[in-house]
Amino acid sequence: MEIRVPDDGGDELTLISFNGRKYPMFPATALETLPSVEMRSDDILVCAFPKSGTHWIWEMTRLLVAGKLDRDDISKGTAMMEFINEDEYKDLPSPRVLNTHLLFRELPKQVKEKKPRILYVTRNPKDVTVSFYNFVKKLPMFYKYSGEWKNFVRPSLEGRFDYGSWFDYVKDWEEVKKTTDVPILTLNYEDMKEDVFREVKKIRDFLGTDRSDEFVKEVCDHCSFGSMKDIKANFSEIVYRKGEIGDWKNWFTVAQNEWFDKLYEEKMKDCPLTFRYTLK
Ligand code: PPS
Repeated sequence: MEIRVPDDGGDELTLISFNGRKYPMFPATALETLPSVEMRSDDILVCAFPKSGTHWIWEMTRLLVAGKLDRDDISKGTAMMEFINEDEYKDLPSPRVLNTHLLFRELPKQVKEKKPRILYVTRNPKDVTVSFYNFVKKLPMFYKYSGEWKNFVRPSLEGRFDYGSWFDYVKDWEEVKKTTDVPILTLNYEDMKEDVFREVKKIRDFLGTDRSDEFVKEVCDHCSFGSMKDIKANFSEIVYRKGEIGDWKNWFTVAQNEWFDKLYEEKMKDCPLTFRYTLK
């Protein structure tokens, strides 16, 4: 069902509501059929809250698995489980590299049985919120939103928009990691920015792909922000915005920052997760 969700100034985002959760304006059929999607045990699933670096990790994983570089302008949207129907990815050769912003419990039922490997990606919530605002503003035909940053921050971090609350998302994954036997490698955007080679070697080892350090290095260079912005011409302006840590400082006012710190303390009081908001 299509819904309009107001920000703090009354400007509305157009979203869909499905099973009590909000999503972007995707065709509802993908969400309806998702629970019964057939999984394979060698599937690889990139899971991340929106704007956490999904495109980056998906592309590097796709190339690691392929074992060769290409300059194809294909998007992670071609393997995004809540966006496209199973028909569009069911015949992809193994191992399939799929991706989603869904919660673990929203994934296909067969995930628990087939145990695909999951690459779970996090990013600091201030930069996520800035990235999300800019993304929404660049897609007026989709979100139909013309609001201002000052009215976007609070409802966004309170979880009123698509995919709900960043806090609920990361806390849910922390609980899942304690209980599931599905293999999960946690990655972090700030760690990737600090040393992408170190982090991609972790992905290679987790996936058990037999790729040399030299090839891993080539993948990292090939998927630098500038290179991906250049190669992915179709989404260049929409997805590849700045690719930095700490742009939030150009957006959050002192008052918004103080409000955020209190919210973080309250929401994360029982969760030991910490994030880096700048790189020293
Ligand atoms: S989406 O649309 O929700 O799947 O977006 P997602 O890919 O998760 O996140 C988009 C942000 O990731 C940045 N990005 C990168 N950073 C560094 N290096 C590379 N190669 C890279 N590719 C994408 C992208 O610029 C978005 O962040 P912002 O802060 O908006 O620039």
